[in-house]
Amino acid sequence: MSRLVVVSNRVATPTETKGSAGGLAVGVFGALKDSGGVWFGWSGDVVSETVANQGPSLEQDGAVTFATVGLPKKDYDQYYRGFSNAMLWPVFHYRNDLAVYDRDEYAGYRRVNSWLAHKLIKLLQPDDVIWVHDYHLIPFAEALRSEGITNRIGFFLHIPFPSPQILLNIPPHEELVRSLCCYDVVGFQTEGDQIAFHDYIVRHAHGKATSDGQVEAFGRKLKTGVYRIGVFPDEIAEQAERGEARQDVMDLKQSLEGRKLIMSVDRLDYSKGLVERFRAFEHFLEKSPEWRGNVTLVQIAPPTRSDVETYQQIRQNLEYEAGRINGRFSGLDYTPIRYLNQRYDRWKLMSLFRESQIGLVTPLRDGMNLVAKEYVAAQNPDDPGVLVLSQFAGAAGELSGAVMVNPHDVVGMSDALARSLAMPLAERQQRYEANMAALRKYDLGVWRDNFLADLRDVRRK
Ligand code: GDG
Repeated sequence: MSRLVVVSNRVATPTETKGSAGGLAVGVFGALKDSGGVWFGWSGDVVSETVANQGPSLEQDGAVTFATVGLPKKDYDQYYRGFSNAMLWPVFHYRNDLAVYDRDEYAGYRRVNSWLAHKLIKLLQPDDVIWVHDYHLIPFAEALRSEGITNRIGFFLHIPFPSPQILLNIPPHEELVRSLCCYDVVGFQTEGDQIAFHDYIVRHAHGKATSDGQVEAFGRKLKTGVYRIGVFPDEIAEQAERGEARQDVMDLKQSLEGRKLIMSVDRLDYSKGLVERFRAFEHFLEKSPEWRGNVTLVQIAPPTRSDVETYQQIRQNLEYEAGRINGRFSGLDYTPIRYLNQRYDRWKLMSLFRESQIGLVTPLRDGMNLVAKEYVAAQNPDDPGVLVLSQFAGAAGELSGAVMVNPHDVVGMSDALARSLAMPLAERQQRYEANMAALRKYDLGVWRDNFLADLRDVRRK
């Protein structure tokens, strides 16, 4: 089997691939171990130009090489903070109102992609299969192709692909789609994303796209596909169960004093619908006085991208809302919202999910949303909690057992909380079983293996 080369904006450390971090790192590492290979990307460090040019630094773990480079400040600002996170991220999440376009940042984005591609070329072997991840690296294959690299190269987009009317807001939209067409396989999370891409190809790039995923545009032929990212449910169930007896989880349980628990975990990001969620909880407490003092919302929200202005704003808004709602409904021994701006160990999150009666996952837009899947996998089958899920998460297409909500509808979400807290065991179990069947059908291994099978297949046709 040919070697696999994974390229992503951030590279997991060898320790993270051993299961302490998200399942994604573990899943990708599994594929790398099987075929041997390289995981290449940014180290997460901002360094001087001299140091950046010395990279990549290499770390070996069995048959896998971790190859990372640092980024100089200007590159970090333009490629990562700027075009990737102040332009692509908001527009791809349908938030044109938050997007900031700057030509220099876009030039920096392309420049860094080319620079990274040059760094990788030195590590490549002729038969390597290259798998590139996410919106930071759209022009990566084009940069490799311009240096004569003919290897099979695939791209997976973890976030939504917006409908053309939204995408047109990005001034260089055509260049970006042209760049995507330099890949051999382009993977999306849902059919909706794939259709939006095809729609652009047909209506704006004068290309062809068929429902089986064959695309012809900009003088290139490629395949698109839907690969639903998942989790390893058994691993999560085991982690959740094991953690139940540990001290931190016991402490939380004790501090709840028999109150019901609603759990939410999200990176602190405006796409996750946190303000609307807090307001829905407020509405619920307002309309259901019998629940005041009897239910707690724990919101874990580790900050991310805190040097992007829109992220500073969402943080302020949330602090204000949490303070306001707590001021309104707290008692001497009761705080309705526990809002925690920090990162917790993965096992702890999974155990807290298991302890809770509701998993409240209400993004305004989300490529997939792994938290929704983790919540389901962590439940006790004999007494499962209820997943309340936004219809705008990619996961909504699979998790038919969730109580579905529109995250803009504060009253609707409040009703969903009331209904879920009162839901009889038999219905909770039925919903849990339906969700678990979907988790097993589309687990992380299936996602990875299907994508790689399509990519490895490219030249054999
Ligand atoms: C992007 C797309 C798509 C969160 N807080 C902590 C923590 N997490 C973990 C969760 C989960 C992961 O981070 C978040 O994944 P999501 O899928 O929910 O969201 P994004 O970060 O926006 O991910 C998304 C995903 O890529 C994969 O394709 O589903 O749509 O936006 O695993 O558990 N982990 C730990 N401590 C925390 O405090 N350990």
